[in-house]
Amino acid sequence: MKRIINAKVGISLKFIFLIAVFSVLSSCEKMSDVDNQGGDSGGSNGPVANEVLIQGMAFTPSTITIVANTTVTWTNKDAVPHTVTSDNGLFESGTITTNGTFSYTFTAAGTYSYHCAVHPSMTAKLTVN
Ligand SMILES: [Cu+2]
Repeated sequence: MKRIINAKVGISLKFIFLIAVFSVLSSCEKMSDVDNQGGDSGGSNGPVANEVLIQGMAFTPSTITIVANTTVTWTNKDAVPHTVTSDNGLFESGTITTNGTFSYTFTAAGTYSYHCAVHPSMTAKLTVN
């Protein structure tokens, strides 16, 4: 009879131990899940893309704010060619024909003014935080 009771106590202690181990393991898994999610958003998605349309002889939106390592893509929706030309020479698309695109990845914080070399009145600005 004593032996049976001891066995029962032993089993319930093992059971409690297993629950404790399981709860520690599952909390670790939750933590690593959060870590994985953070890693995935940076890794698989890559740089965040931002679109600027060149339409109606204007850059739309004419001002955008992005974070560093964002790739911006300009698309010419006009019938006439345009360029995306950095005021300080950092980037230069060359001629973008209708439905053509130009992409540039901004890695450093700052304010970047640009214009269309064909139509100097077309100006826009981009802020990288
Ligand atoms: Cu233009």
